[in-house]
Amino acid sequence: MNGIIAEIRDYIHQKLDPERYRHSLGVMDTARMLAEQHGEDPERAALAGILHDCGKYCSDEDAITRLEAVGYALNDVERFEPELLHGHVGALIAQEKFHVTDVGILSAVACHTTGKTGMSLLDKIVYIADYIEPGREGDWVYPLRRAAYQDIDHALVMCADSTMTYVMRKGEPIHPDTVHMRNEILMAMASRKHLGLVKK
Ligand code: DGI
Ligand code: FE
Ligand code: FE
Repeated sequence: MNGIIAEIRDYIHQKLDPERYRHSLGVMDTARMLAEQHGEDPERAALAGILHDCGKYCSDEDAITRLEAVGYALNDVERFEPELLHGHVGALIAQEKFHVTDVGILSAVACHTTGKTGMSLLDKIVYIADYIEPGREGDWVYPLRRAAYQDIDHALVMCADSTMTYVMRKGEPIHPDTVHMRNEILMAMASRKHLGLVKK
């Protein structure tokens, strides 16, 4: 596993700007720590973390061409804002360039920007690590970091809230996967409370 991480590190060092490179290492370390906390495989989390933004350098045209070539059907919001596709492009690069075959890792890379319904623990870890890695600064990040280690679903909803607020302030359309993910997790949390599985 260390060999492939070193190879990916060299690649993203060369392809991404210095801040994005540093961010990717931060997400790798944070995903590893969250995995240790929540009982996921730390090395899978680290690999997904370092890969998560590897598709970021792709132009909009290139991203659309590559995804359409493998049969990915873009929705309206993705056509409006092709930046939303960099996770899916990253999953393609992970497969094609680094021969990653672990579908759980590919899923976590693919859905790290918008989330999706039915997220696995690894998907959630990478989505949240992207938000709380050490380079994210400001008072807003402290409650998120606390929640990430205590109640991962609560942290997921907080991240989705933050993204949706940001996108709404910019006056842009919200990706439907984020809305569906937030609804699903909120309702699952509510029914766990109702069943008395967690403290009220
Ligand atoms: O790649 P990062 O910057 O580390 O973070 P990211 O993968 O979460 O991407 C964030 C970018 O995606 C940010 O510029 C906001 C944008 N974004 C996320 N969700 C939505 C969105 N943009 C629109 N229009 N709609 C969304 O639902
Ligand atoms: Fe990203
Ligand atoms: Fe990121």
